[in-house]
Amino acid sequence: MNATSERVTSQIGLALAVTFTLCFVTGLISHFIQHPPSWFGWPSRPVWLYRVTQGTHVISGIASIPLLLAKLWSVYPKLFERPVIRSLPHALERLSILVLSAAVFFELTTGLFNVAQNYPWTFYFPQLHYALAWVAIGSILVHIAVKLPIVRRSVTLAPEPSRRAFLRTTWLAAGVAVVATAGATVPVLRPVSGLSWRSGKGPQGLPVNRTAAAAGVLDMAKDPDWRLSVVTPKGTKTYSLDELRALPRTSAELPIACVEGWSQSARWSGVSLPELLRHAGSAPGTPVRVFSLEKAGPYGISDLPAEHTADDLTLLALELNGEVLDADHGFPCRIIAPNRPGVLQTKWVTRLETR
Ligand SMILES: Nc1nc2c(c(=O)[nH]1)N[C@H]1C(S)=C(S)[C@@H](COP(=O)(O)O)O[C@H]1N2
Ligand SMILES: [Mo]
Repeated sequence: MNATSERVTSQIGLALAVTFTLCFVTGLISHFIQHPPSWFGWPSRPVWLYRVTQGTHVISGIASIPLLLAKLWSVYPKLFERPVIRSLPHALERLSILVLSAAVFFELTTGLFNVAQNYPWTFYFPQLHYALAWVAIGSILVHIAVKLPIVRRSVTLAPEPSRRAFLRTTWLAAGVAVVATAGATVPVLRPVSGLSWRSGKGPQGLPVNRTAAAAGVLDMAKDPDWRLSVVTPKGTKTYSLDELRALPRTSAELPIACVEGWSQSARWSGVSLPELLRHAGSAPGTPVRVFSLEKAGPYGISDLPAEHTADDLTLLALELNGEVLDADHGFPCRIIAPNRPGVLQTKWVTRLETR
């Protein structure tokens, strides 16, 4: 490889190192919030933090796609170098690049399909996406270590004009990919954002991933005999919808930040968890397990950690944007808590249990 093409490959490689690192770290955060190890804690404030970290995850992942394609393009003549294997280190290096390419390709395509809310596979996406992230980052670190001498010597060279044009096209493609996605979370970018088909749509101006009909809860949710049970060591208290409506109200502007990358703020109003826990004979700051009317599927149960049940902005919401919750947004009541992934904002709540 000649020196200026090395420089192009190095520059794109450095950009990829930045986008991959951002994507990996923000992905870990999202995984740990949803499957917290004992040492992990996530604050309930600022309310917008997860919206930013998960937006960054999706945007940096999407920016990586054109960068990766450009990098492969800039090195593909090496595929035809002969002999195929020169030495043991050379063979190991090629093997590590194969693992790296496969893992990164898997991460970016599964991530992209997930953002598009399309699951053409049967395995449980988040588990594999998480496991392969470690393979990808590990092989990236090996690759960087191996290539560091080349990166060092090539970043000091100026590229020739044709390669400069190639680099410019690469940055432009990455920029377009970012803008096309960012509208899902940055409102001013919505009109120019082809991929942000979710935001701003849906009942009461907020997108819906799973409708009440799809979750099979419509009849139970509309049943006048619906009750909320709050289970504490002191016993079980049940509330009708009218009894919940009679409790002191808290209103707050809070975002739903879906793991798929879209996010949107809305005005929520309902009973704060601290208020409800006190009323039911427990105390704010007690961890709570939330049960939905939706029994099948992975989103029927979620856990509110102590930080969140101590926060007055963690709501059992009854209203959205000044109206009674739409069935698709979780009528009769749903959890809406600050700084949490959308998947944990459980809809159609029927039971709360202190833990
Ligand atoms: N019971 C239940 N709650 C749920 C879901 C679900 O499928 N079932 N989807 C979750 C996901 S992935 C998101 S992003 C939010 C979306 O809330 P919305 O439909 O009101 O916008 O609800 C969450 N709560
Ligand atoms: Mo979501």
